[in-house]
Amino acid sequence: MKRTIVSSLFSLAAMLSLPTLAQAEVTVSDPWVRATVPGQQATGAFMVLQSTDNAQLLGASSSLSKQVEVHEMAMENDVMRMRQVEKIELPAGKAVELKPGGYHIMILGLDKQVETGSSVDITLHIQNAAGQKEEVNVTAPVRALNSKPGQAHKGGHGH
Ligand SMILES: [Cu+2]
Repeated sequence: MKRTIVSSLFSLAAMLSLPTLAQAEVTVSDPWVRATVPGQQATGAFMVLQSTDNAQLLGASSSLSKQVEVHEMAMENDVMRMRQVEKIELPAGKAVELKPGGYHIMILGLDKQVETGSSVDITLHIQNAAGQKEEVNVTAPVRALNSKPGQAHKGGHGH
């Protein structure tokens, strides 16, 4: 019994001293959200993520909707499809781009139009290599549908 208490005190001490060392610092650049047309219920958020240490993006949340998922777009039997992924790896020092046609954050269940000129708050849920969770807050400006070339994020999401 005594040993258990001592060892948990030790691990508590270790936990308290670790965060400054193990904290992965995640930098977010060029975040944006694709504007929607009236009635459209889903849109994508895009950005470039770079972490100082190995980390993972586990998910995201937004005040815009309770349904926010991490998606990947990839060719499957010659058809471009998107699917939900559990996480996106953020290798130390490597820029990971969330972009149309690739990884993106999907905001579903929209009940109002997301208009150009507004902005969307997004909280990224990050886990570092030590298993610690961190939140990174992002304010993403809304850009027009056709502001970026490439794969359009058209409806037909199947939800
Ligand atoms: Cu998607």
